[in-house]
Amino acid sequence: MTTNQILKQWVDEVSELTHPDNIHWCTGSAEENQQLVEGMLQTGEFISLNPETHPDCYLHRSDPDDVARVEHVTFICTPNRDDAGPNNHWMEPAEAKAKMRDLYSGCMQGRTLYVIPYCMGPIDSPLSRCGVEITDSPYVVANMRMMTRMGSAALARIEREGTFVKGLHSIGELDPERRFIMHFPEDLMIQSYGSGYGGNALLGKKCHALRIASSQARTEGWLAEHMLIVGIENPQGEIHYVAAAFPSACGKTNLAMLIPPAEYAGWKVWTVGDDICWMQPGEDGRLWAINPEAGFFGVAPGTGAGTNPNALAMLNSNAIFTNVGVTADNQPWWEGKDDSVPVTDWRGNPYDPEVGPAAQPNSRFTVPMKQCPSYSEQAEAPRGVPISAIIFGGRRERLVPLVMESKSWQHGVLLGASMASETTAAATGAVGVVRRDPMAMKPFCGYNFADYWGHWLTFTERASNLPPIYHVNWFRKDQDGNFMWPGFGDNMRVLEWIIKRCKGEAGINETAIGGIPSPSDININNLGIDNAALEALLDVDAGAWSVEVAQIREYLEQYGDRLPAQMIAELDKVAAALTTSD
Ligand code: GTP
Ligand code: SPV
Ligand code: MN
Repeated sequence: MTTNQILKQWVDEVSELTHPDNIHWCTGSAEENQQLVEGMLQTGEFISLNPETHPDCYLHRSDPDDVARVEHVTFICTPNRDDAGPNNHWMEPAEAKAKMRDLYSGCMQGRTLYVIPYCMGPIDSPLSRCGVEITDSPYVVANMRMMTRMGSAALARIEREGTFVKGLHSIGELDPERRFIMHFPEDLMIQSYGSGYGGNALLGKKCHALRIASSQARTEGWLAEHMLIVGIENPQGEIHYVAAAFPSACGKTNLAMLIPPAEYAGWKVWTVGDDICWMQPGEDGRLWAINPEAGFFGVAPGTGAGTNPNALAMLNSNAIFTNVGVTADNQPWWEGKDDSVPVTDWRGNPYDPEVGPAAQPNSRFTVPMKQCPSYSEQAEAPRGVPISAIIFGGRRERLVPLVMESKSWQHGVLLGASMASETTAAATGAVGVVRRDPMAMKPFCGYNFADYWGHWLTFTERASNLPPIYHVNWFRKDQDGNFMWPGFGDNMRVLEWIIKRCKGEAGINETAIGGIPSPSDININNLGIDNAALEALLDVDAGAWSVEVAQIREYLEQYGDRLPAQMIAELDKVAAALTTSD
């Protein structure tokens, strides 16, 4: 078990409350995993897939009412309501704990309680942080084994350091009315009940590595962000690492492992992470970043040979598929994968296109990072990788140009805070509605956004060599509703311009909203779009932007006195510049 008395006592308390039949301390070994898999095959929680085409791959079907994150029942429980901010749902900590206690009471009868020690980040990195998740779901154990450094090594670090985040999870009855995801940043504690899905249940991911970690990062002087980390190697062998924040299901996994177009012979892309990035200033004044995760929990639909061949290549063995369809020869299938025909949909019913898609729109794959053909060895580097540029981006049909560069760090923080994006299937609720999603952290910031932007602004004093900040939009549409920018691998063309800017090798046009490349600065050889389309993608409509700026102001003003004055000062500068450019 463990020499850590706090951990031992907590497991005892939880066991007294929840009444499991058994307690299992996870080691992370292959034998342990095999036993779990066999158990799940017996209960039907796992369904075998074709062992010839997909060895060691399993399908899991969630309860149909439990297929996405649930933001309306996700709470930040700080003693003071304002510390959670208008960006979060809040509940008084004692009330939240009492509510959860009732739900947990006796909930593990007939089940096994699994204790999962895990480390977020390379096991020997000073930037990493540990946690322990208690769960009654073997599916969660199997996922955590891929997504984190889970088991004995993590427990050894916890015993050495003495500190860890406590996460308690039970699938309960999977009743949407009895489902809550509670965070207690001051106790470094998470309590989740009633869902077995992704971000609701794999507590190392969004609950720990973003909500709790963002709050810790504020106190300790670092950043915990919803960002991919990718290294771009040019033909001279120089690698520039870029961190990019896009909202859920808006292209992080795809950008993190893109394959450059044929034009880019000699360029290589190295994947460090696809969802979460922890950054802190290094001695050289640059920001250094680690990916706290060890696996991908990626969106399946749209993953195909034409969009993300690296992802397809890593999914042929040792992967878990959640809520996808199945072909007649028992291969996993989702919309956009290939031309084969599904016979069974994600609910296990005969596939009928009249009823809906074969794969649930938020269906996902879980796979170890190391299986990605573009996996970067630097993902294990204890000190992380130095960040050359930060990119924000959203899903905007109109208005927002393909790429822009901030005028300063402060203006970059405003660009991040002003982000908006169309909602996706990653969370329950309407899809395609534009909402403010600052830094892609709306669902994930564990404290008041006003304080969070203030924290970002302090980095001018913490680090002498901060990366430039950009904003991108791959999702502009034309009058007929077609995407104007081909996207995916061709996003390399925009990354090339950004990297050239970092090296002082590319030009820029300063506009009221930020620096924009000239059409001639973006390589569109063999891209299949013409100059007029590129011009439209780079156009700044001052009138429409004045309306947007007024909406951003209204949004920021919700944060009242807590909003750093610098944010409004930056916005005033943009507003004034728009008036003179009219
Ligand atoms: P989370 O895991 O939810 O945080 O999402 P993510 O940001 O990693 O999103 P992902 O890369 O999985 O992309 C989600 C969807 O966006 C998929 O259906 C992709 O096919 C689509 N997508 C990604 N990149 C592009 C792009 O450059 N252009 C277009 N049009 N679609 C894209
Ligand atoms: C997201 O929704 O941003 C995800 C999937 O990456 S989940 O783990 O469910 O949060
Ligand atoms: Mn995500």
